[in-house]
Amino acid sequence: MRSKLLQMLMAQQGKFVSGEAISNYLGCSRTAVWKHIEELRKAGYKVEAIPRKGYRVIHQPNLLTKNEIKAGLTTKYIGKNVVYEQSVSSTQEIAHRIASDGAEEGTVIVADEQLGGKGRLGRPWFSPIGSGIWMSLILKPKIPPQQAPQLTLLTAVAVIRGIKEQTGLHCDIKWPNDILLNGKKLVGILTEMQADPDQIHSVIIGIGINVNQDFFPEEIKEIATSLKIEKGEEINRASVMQSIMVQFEQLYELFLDEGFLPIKHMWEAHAITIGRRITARTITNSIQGYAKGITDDGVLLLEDDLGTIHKIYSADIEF
Ligand code: BT5
Repeated sequence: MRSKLLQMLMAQQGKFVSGEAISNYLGCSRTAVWKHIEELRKAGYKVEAIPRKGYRVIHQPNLLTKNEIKAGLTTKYIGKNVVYEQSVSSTQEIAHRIASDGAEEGTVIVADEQLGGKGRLGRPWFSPIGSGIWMSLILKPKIPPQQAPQLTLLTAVAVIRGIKEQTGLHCDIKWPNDILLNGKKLVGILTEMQADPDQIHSVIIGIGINVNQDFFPEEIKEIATSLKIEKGEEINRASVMQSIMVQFEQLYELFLDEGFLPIKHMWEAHAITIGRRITARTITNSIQGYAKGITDDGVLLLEDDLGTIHKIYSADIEF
């Protein structure tokens, strides 16, 4: 509904369109129209409303369409094929579908809005329209399935480098999949796989980056941040995405040629988890202790108070 409204307003190219015309077109009440307009404003659109004239868009947030993403992109295969959708449930779902249909390596699915964006363990990922980078990347690496989590760490390094290049901001990594800026979550990474026990068909890497949000919903407002909040200015999403894809391709090729070790060192340079007292909550239990480091496979080593070292493959970390 909102994207239909947006298309209608944009087609007017700055001319007013009456509330009545909109409600007829969308088949909803004037109150519903007003609510959708408010949503657009929250997403960064400046919509002027004048009694008896109607609504018009006087400023639109920067866009992340296929053309913008591909224009000037210097990668060989990452992002050469871009699938752009304005509004989807989750880019991960589309990526899984087209990966099984034979999509080529490096295909990127990106959406302006996700209505059912997901994190790990089915948790929600808040992905409002027009303000973030919500993307999934399809890879087909010839590596054993147990090495796939290393790609999460590789992605974190690529994202941090891309963000630094475009904004000058220095981010931190919280093992395994969070990128923090000034202690708040800026980026979430979700790595999923289509594989047999001994062979990967596809790895789908979901990356969610808060770029131009000014505020967050109640549930996450204390823990989340955006590039705009931290930098104090609006950031061009397509440029950030391009830098990340360039960085990703370089690191991915290094990984395929030389393995995880060089990536591990880069990852460690940004990691704030290591050397700290942490609590690791897994699905089954919760362990406290010191984070000693990660193994060459990217597994977190946690030493508890009795000196026992635990290998943590997947968990939520609290400091
Ligand atoms: C993640 O999960 O951090 C992985 C998020 C991956 C999102 C991308 S977007 C493109 C692709 N398509 C998808 O559907 N997903 C991927 P996890 O570690 O489980 O963190 C989820 C938790 O982060 C939630 O329970 C909230 O507490 C918090 N959260 C939700 N939305 C957020 C946001 N926009 N910014 C910061 N924190 C958020």
